[in-house]
This record gives sequence, C-alpha cells and structure tokens, in this order.
Amino acid sequence: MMKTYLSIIRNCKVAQRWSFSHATRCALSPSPSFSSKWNCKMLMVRRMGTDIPTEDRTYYITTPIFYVNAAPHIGHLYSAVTADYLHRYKLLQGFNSRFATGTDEHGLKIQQAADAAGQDPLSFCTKVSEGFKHLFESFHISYTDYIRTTEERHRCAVEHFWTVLQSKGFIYKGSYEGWYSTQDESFLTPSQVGDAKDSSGKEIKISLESGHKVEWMKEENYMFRLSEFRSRLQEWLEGNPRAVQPERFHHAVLQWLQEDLPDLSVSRQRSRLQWGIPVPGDLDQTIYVWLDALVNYLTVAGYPDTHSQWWSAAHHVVGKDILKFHAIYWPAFLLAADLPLPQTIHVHSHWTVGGKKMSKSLGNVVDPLERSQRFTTDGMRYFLLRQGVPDTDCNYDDDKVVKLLNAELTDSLGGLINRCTAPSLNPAQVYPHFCTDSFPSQRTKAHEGRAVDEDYHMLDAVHALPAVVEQHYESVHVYKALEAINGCVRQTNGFVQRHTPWKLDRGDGRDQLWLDTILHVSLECLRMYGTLLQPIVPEIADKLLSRLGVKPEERSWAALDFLVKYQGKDCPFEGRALGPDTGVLFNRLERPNAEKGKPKKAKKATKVKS
Ligand code: ME8
Repeated sequence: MMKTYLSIIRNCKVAQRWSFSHATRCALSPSPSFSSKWNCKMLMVRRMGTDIPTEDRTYYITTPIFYVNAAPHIGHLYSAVTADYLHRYKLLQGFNSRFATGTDEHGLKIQQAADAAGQDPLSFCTKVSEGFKHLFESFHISYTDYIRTTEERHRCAVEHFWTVLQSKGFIYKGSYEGWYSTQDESFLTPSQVGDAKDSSGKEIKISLESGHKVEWMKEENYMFRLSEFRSRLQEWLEGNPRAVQPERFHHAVLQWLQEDLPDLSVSRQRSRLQWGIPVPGDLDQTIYVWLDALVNYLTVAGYPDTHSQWWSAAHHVVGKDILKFHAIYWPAFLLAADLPLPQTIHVHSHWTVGGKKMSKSLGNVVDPLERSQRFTTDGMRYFLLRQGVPDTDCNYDDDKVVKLLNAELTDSLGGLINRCTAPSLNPAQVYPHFCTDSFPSQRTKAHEGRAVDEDYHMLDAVHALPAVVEQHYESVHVYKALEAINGCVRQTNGFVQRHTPWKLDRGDGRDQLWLDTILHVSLECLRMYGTLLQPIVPEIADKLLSRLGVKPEERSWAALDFLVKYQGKDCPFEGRALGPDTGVLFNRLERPNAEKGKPKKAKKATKVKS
C-alpha cells in the first residue's frame, strides 16, 4: 500500500504541487493508527484536486475537427467521449474548463464529396456538420464551443495567422513536385509511398501509412520553412517528455524527426482547389486544408485578439492517424508564429471491427446512434472508455458490449445499490448511522466490533481510490481507472455478502447498529463510485447520486471525503432521506445472438436478496 501511495504521488502531476514531504512522512510513519493514516490520505486526496493556484486552473481541451465527407462512426465518438470526460473531470476539480469540437469543411476531399452528392459545398457541409452535432448532443458531449471551418471568425483567424507566418519570413513562393493523398489531404515523401493494385487490378501508388491512393502533383505554390524547425521540435519533445502521450507516440515523433523533414507546401492552385480560404493577397492560391484546420484551435481560443488565457492551457485529443500533423506541423507553425505550444497531445489508437479498419466499402462501419438504441448512450460511453486502450487498436464487438455492461453496470454496481437501498433492508429509506463500536476506527480495537480484516482492506482501497482514479484520468488510461473502480465495487459487494445484513435480527439493538453501519459504509462507497463516474457515465452517475440523496453541490472532487464518521467527524449524509427510487440503475441487455430461440422474458437487474 505504501509503495502504491508513493508511486501515485510521484506520478500525479497535480499531486506534485502538494507538499511531497508531508505525504512521504504520512506514508512512511511507522504503524500509524488507522485513523491518522486515513487523515493523511484524505488530506492528500483533497489537496490533489483543489489546492492549485487559481491562475493554473484553466484547461482547454479539443477533439480533432472531423471531415464532413461521411457520417460519424464510433471512432469519432470515441475521440469526443475522451475529450468530454477530461472536460467534465476538470470541472469537477474546480477548473475553468473549455471544450472545443467541430467540423473540418474545406479541401479537395470535401469539394469532391459535395460534387459527387450533386450539392453545393456549403449545403453539403452544413448537413453533415449538423449530423455530428446531433450525435454529440445525443451522447451528452458537453462541448462549450462547436467550430466549423467555414465560419467567418475562422477565416479571419486563418488569414491573420498566415500573414504572421509570411511577415516573419517563414512562407515563400516555390514549386512543389511530389506525391499527394487526397483522402489524407497529405503530402508524402518517396519513402512513404508504396506499390499496390486497385480493385480493377491496375497498378497504383499508395501511402504506406494509411493505404490511401496517392497521385503525383506538380504545382507552383507557397512553401513553409518546416525544415528550419527540426532542432526546436526535438528540444521541445526532449524537454517535455509528457507532451505527446502515450510514450510510444512520443518516441514515434522523435523518430520521424530523425528522418527527412522537407519544407511543406501550404497552398494549392485555386484552379484545382476552390473550396477553401484564399491566400491573403494572392487569389490564385488556396490555403492548404491542414493549415486551415489546425488553426481552429486558436480560433476557438479567441485568436488573434483574446487567445492568451485559453491558448496557454491547450490540450489536444487526436487519433494516431493525425499525429504527424499535430506533433510536427502544428508545433512548427506555432513556433513560427511565436505562440506557445500545446501542453499535451493525447493520442489514441483506433477502433476496428472484425479486426479491420472501419470503412464504407467493407460495410463494417458502426453507427453509434443505432447502437445507443440498444445499449443506451451511457452504456456506449462506458464501453468505449472501459475497453479502449490508448496504445493499441481495439476491436468493437456487440457481444462484448453486452457482457461488459451486464457484468459491471447491471450486476456489480446496479446490484450493490439495489441491495443497499431495498426497503426490506432499509425501510426508513435513509442514509443510516455509522456506529464506531461496530466498526472501530482503531484497528487495534477491531476485536471489539463486528468488522473483519477484509472490511478494513476494503475501506483502505476505497480511500485510496480517488487518487488512483485521478492518476489514470490524468494520463488518459481511463480503462485502468474504471478497472480500479470496478475492483472496489466488487469488494463492497463482497463486504455486504460477507455480513449478510438480511439475516441480522432487527429486534436486537447491537444487530440493528451493525446493520445500519453496513448500509452506511456501503452507501458511502457508492457515493464515491457515483462521484468518480460522473465524467464517464453522467446519466447513470446522476441517477445513482440522486438515489443516495446527494445534492448537486455535493458532487465535486472536493466532496470525495470518504466515511468521515470513521475519522470522528460529522457526516452530512447521516440520517438524511434517500432520493426517490427511479428504477434499476442499468437494465440487463439481451445478448445479440445467444438469446435467439429462447422464449423472450423481460429481464431486470439483479434483485436484492432479503
Ligand atoms: O483527420 N478509431 O478528420 P477525420 C478511433 N479533419 N478514432 C477514430 C477512428 C477509429 N477507427 N476513425 C476516426 C481529420 N477517428 C481532420 C482532423 S484536426 C485539426 C483535423 C477519430 O474526420 C480520430 O480522432 O478523418 C482521428 O484522428 C479522427 O477521428 C480523424 O477524423
């Protein structure tokens, strides 16, 4: 336990702001009494989230802005849900947080998609952009800003940014000759290109990274002096080992920087690309769609007039496919414009279906709205964040969704709240009293109470949980945070199961006190789980906390004071009426195929054993 604590303190960026020596002293103090050890832990938990100077309490998180050439799928939703949990988590910690998402609407790819649909580009973009917005609203993606690159405010920001780069001498007129992938809107060096055959057997050239077709192009256009930034980019990455996370992507970027870094073409001839922002002062050229798109992050922050507060706190969530654009081109543009670099680039891997990349031609695209009809929006959010691993690709599978949600939300968490709030065990429908004699806080006196060793271990684990969750939320290892919460839920279920409160004699005073204590401890555990789960499953967490009677203003990170009665303090919840029973926490899901053929029965969550 001591080792875990020290590693949490070392690893947690926020915790580093707190006096390390104090935490070390607490953790190292020889055989502290249970209550004093707890006081140290509680102090740490509270401090981690809330004792940060106000000027550092600004947080700005972004998703990529999505191309409007096709409807959104679970991959897009995954990026949005990742940024959404970070935003919600920072708000719970009292940060002033801003969260931007939106759509990337310019470029050749969109121009061609609109042509193919027989629509004018703007109407085409508006329709698909509304589709993304609708998806995000359905999934309670709590963005504060939705940006479209066809907006006027964005055009102004891009024109200004271009003018700054040009006035500083980083843009020059030149000629580009090389490979271009319209699907990726990307220029490629010869080493990034390979041979392949298209569906008709014709020899073609493709991007080795994305597999998309590339074409040779030769054009007069504007070039950006990217080659001048290699050493500054290396210094940035070496001096900020957590700038690109997870680590393997940080290494990948450093590796790319060892390779050829030619100047970058940042415009296309207007005759070929009309759908974009014209180069200021040269109407024959259109600004390269990636330069246009990346500036969206600044536009939202208020560039060029009022961006400094938000821009200095920028964090990006991106898929691994667009790492090069975010970790090389974007920082180089920012360095050229004398602007601060993003604090963190959180990279995630991809969702595959049947082990393959989702694509229309393979017919394996998963529609999140359709799935939410079956699994609910919170169910899908939970699944994606519980199952997604930043380092490696993850396979989506309906059967896996059903198994995971039934096990963790219906049975484990739903079963626990069901048990502890059932009128048969809790007829007064209150947060019952905690009795110190039944559960002495001095472990030495444990033999005088009813609690056993495993109960003390369970309390220890739940006490440590906010710090563990915080560490994993910060590093975007959400699955580890959810694994830890789930482990504690299992322990709490074990605690209830072990003491079979339904067998206690309510006519006996001591038994009644112990029954109340079991329920009080379990509800306190549930309050912790509900509070910690708010960023992940906002609706389920709200239902849980409302059932416990926890008011909205009692749901912040600072309220993660676990079982204060154990520390001899007054508990604000004790004796309080529970909230109304609004039904099971999460309805059991039918398995897609396995249930076929069986007579249909409406299944509900596990009912309380009483
Ligand atoms: O690249 N799994 O837009 P885009 C996980 N407009 N995430 C996925 C995914 C998958 N299978 N497929 C897509 C663009 N994504 C540019 C971005 S930003 C200034 C401009 C997510 O519509 C992931 O975040 O192709 C990926 O990076 C992004 O969608 C690409 O979206």
